[in-house]
Amino acid sequence: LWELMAEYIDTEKSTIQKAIVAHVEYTLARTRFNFDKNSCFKAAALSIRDRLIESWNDTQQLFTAEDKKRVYYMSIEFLIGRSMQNALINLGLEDKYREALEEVGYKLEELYDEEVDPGLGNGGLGRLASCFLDSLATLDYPAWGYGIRYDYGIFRQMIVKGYQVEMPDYWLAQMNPWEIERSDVTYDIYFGGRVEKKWENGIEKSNWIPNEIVKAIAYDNPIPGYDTFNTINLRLWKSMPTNEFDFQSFNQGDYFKAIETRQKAEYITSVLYPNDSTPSGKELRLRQQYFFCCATIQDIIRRFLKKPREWEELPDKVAIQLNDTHPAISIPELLRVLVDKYGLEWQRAWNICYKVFSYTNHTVMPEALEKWSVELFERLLPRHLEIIYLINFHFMNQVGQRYANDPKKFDIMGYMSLIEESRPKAVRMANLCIVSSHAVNGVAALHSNLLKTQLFARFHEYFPKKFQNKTNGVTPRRWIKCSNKGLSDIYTKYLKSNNWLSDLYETKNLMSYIDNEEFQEEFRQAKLQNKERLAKWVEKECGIKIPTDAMFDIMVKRIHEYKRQNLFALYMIYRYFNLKAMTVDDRAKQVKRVFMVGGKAAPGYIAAKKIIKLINSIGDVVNNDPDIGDLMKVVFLPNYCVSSAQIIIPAADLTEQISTAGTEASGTSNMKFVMNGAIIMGTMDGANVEIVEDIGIQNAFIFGARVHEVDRLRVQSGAPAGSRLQRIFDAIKSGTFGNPKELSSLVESLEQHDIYLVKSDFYSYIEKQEEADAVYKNQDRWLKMSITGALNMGRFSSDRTIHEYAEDIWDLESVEIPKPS
Ligand code: 26Q
Repeated sequence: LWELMAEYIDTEKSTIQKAIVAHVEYTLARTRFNFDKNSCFKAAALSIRDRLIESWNDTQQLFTAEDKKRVYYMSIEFLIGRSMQNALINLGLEDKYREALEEVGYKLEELYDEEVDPGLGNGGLGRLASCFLDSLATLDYPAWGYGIRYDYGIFRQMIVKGYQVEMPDYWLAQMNPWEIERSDVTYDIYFGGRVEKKWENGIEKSNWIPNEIVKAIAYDNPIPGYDTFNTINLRLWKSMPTNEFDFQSFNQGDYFKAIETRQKAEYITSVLYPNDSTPSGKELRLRQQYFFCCATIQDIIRRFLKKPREWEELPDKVAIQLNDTHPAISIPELLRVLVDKYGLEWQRAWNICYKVFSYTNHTVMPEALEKWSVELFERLLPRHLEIIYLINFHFMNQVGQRYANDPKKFDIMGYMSLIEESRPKAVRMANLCIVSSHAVNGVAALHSNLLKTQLFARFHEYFPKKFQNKTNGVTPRRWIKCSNKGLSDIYTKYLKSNNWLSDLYETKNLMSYIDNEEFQEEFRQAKLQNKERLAKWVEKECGIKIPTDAMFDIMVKRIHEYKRQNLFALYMIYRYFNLKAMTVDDRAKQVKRVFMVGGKAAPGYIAAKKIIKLINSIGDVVNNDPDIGDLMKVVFLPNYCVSSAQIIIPAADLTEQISTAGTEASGTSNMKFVMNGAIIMGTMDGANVEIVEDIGIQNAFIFGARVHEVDRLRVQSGAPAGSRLQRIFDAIKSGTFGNPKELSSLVESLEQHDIYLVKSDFYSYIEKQEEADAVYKNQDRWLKMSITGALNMGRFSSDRTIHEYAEDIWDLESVEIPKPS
């Protein structure tokens, strides 16, 4: 029987075709007469999933047999993006499938576009989690991801009359061909109620008596590695009602109340919170977090206990990485399980617990740190609050001893406490994570240093060895191979192998071709084709024709004041006014530019929404001005998401990475852009610093205040704008670009507070923009800068990042899955 299966799964074209047709007929229950493109996509996807299940099963069996340590990457977001092309590339089957489908009458590339783009994340943090899974699988690490299977992902953004309009993203409307429902893997999750105390053998025992139960059910998503048989698992939890609970309501005869309770349970995993900065403190969000943590910890413990073991072995078998503080409740949850359920003594449980956890921070902005009101915590998770107080009690004792003779002792304790003594009192989730983890890391060198010297300075003084840096990376499989065929073909041709996909440092060897005209020409052509592809997309999505011989100047990321899309907008206006003031002859000598901005604003973030409106208003004026024509276009790219990023990023000539120094923890689109041959227009912030370190600062346009200058400049941020900038402010306030009633507040906040230093960076910014024009006029020089950047990005593969986590934090060994013969 097993041999028959091997035949079913070989890589012959006819085997592929048979598998697809079988799925059309038996899984989708269709015939050749209603075999349309979408059902072809589904059948093909299901046939790929069959292969993934094979390798997934082998992988999991071997992980269990080898019994090596595993890492669990816990993230409340995974921005997965589409899976089909990625899976085919990682399995090495893209060409085979293309051929097989051609004969069935479908183009593979068209099927890719049939797939929904699961947007189970907001932005950088969620996408990082997905890049990490790709690298974990590729590097043969025993790893699992854990997250939430939201019914509604990040909203779909529409632009109506220049305004952002949010539409629900019900991505499951069509079947999801990749996931495997595990109706046998379910756990009960409790909420609310009270804690009962009783004494047993002289020890106080706690028993949580909850008053709500919901069920968690597992959905598994196979994640294949590149060029390996290793296939890891992303387990996402969905909430469901449990039957037990209904009895109570039924017994009281309240049928409708019972239904209501069930619906409340289902509601927990309904929707991803679309906020990626200021935490809102909403009860449902805390429910999501605990639901996800509780199910995950139960699952991990169950796996650990499959063999008889000592609890002290837990840190030798389990590493849990917390992607920001969102999964932090796992910490008191693990302690609760160890102490209340398995009867471990506190100190013993604690010694095990902190060795298991490590925590990644993604922001230095104090207002973005998660806090939960003590009152809410107590109502929803009374036992966890007690445990947090207990951790804090022991920690405060130690801090008190350490600073016993310090006159600032109580200030220091107040600052380090897990509890903020505010009104209302609040639990500080970052403090909980730092105290309870054996490692804390930032996501770029600059960011990690700021954590040590500013945000968490006291903690760094207290736990100097805990703090580390792990500079982010992105997967070259999705961000070069899937999205940039032209460039990938060049790499494979000149390197004479595909090895660069597993070792991105290899591309550096192509620097010897930098003056080779044939190589240069191929590189130029690849970029041009990517620009043509984007131009088509823009025409279809926005109805705007853009010239492909213009410089494509692109900024795509969540809309935030600290990221300074407004600075970019001010430059567009500046450039427009300059062009207007020129003679026709002078205009003809200017570099043509297409400015493109994409990104979602959190629905409640008014200033961010106004920035979107401002950019669209600028586009309305500029794009319709006959004096300007093709010299300048301004386009807002709607609904920026993983799949549109794969079209947008490879087409960029210039990429705007212009956050105020010290505000962007790392950034990851900067890496994707440079890998695809764009040149950075940017500040010395986040990972930009390390990128220019590797590619050479002369190969980027770097401007603006450095991080050590920012504090001083902020003091003077009420200063006047200077006449050229003031003229732009006045134009916005007088209604040249959109309704001043709506938009002048954007200008006023810059005039008055300007906490992100838009005014003080403006002039060095326009100077660099002029320099970019000058270089662009020398296409030869531009191309060499672009190539040099792309070829020197080895460090920014997430393979490098994951390798460092495995070595320095997780103490993880890889397990190679033998390929079936
Ligand atoms: C928290 C509480 C309640 C609701 C929402 C949230 C929430 C959700 C998402 C808070 C933050 C986020 C996302 C943050 C994020 O994406 N940060 C980015 O992480 C990237 C990966 O490390 C970095 O490259 C970026 O610099 C950083 O901004």
